[in-house]
Amino acid sequence: MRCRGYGVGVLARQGHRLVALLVLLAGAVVLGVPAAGAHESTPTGVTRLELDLGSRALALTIIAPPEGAGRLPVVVLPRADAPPGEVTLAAVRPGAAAVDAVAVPAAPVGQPHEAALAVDGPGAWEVLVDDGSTLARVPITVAAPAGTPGWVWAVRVGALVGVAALIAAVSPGVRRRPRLAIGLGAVALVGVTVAVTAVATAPSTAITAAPTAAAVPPIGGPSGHAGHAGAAPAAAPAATPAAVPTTTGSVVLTATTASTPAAGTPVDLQLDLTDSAGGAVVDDLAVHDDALVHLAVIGPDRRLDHVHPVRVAPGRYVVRLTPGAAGRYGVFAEMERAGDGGHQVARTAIDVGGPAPAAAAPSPGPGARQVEGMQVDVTVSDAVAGRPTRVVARFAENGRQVTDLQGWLGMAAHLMLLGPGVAGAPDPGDPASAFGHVHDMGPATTAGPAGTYGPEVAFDHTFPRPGRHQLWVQVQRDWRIVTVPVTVDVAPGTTPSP
Ligand SMILES: [Cu+2]
Repeated sequence: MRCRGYGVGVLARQGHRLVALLVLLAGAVVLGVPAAGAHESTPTGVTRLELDLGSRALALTIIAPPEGAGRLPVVVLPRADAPPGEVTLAAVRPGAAAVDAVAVPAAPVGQPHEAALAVDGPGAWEVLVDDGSTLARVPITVAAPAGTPGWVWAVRVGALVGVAALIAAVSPGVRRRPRLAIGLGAVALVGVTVAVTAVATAPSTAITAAPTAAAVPPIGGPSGHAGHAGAAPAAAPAATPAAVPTTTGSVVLTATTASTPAAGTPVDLQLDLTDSAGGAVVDDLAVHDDALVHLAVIGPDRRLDHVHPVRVAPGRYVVRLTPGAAGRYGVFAEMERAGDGGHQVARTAIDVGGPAPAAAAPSPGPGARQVEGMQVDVTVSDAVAGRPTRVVARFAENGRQVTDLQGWLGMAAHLMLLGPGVAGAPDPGDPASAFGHVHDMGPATTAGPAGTYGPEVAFDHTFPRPGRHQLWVQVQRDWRIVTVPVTVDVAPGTTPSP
């Protein structure tokens, strides 16, 4: 008895230490696992996109709730001219009218405003943005929360079994039965070991916080391509978008205006997208490079408008333009379809009335020129058809290098190109004039504010044909797009072998 009593006493003292240790371990395990809602959903669903809504240029950041329902913050950042006033926002199911609309200021330039919208479930939604005359419907997908991963269950069950066994082991009735106490202690140890092992071997990406508005970089900087199609939920959403066939047909672009466009007068250009295979409305566009549709409108005066029309209905987009000259305009839409559709460029043309325009003066060739208060020095190396050519633009202001270019659409700079038409010169209304778009994907500069670029932007391009080409280099500074037109004469090269 004495010996047994001594044994029980030792066991009891050791048991208290064991209990304390296990309680600490279990506590650490339970506290160390974040709340289920914070990490069980992949933190996707951040959509950034540019909207040219009426006379406004807005950069939107939409953050879908990772839980599949709840708060849906939308950050509106005014760019370009930012006339005073406000826009109203709402989140609705596709095609529905606005309810609980929230007004946010749409000025001044560069000042973001957040509207806290809400969604009540996963699936297809539209963020409505209304400037009083045009109602944009931005399609987004709110992903359903993913199921609980196995390792989380292992943590929960292990910790639960461990704590329960511990409590049982130290209860007065069990303490009088050493073998049972030891057995329960062993069970507790196994439970906690399972929980600790599960945490240690969990995928590192699983334990992350959901995105917040503050953590999302501004739209001008590198952003990746979070599109509404890319954020499609793994699990079946509660509501699916309207069934639109995804085909391998190309997109047919039709441009119309309510009245004949006139030089110098703002006009709303309506764009309808249909599929060449079956004529169906094309409404499966994914956000790419921060827009659903990148539209280049090039006039007979060789002015380029690079704008981002707003979606007003399935397959229908609208953008306001103020043509500068009469004549035929080339309209080029770049888009990316979800599924197998891939990246596509569709083109059409519009005629603008007015006095007959003077012959377009060619823009300067490579060399230095003044653009919006900056000196821009353009060099074009080895412009020979069929060979890689490098186009570099270097920016300076008052003799100092410019290192605060903001980037735009997720990259440092853009180069748009128009090749020669049948008459020899670039002609936006001539289908023989090829259109191209090249990106500068270079890293941010270390010489300027965080996330900015400069003083140099560079592009690699291979001109397929010789002849006169019109180039436009585009960068963003002070929330405005700076466009640098350049004329380049491409020399004939050797014909590439088939
Ligand atoms: Cu664009």
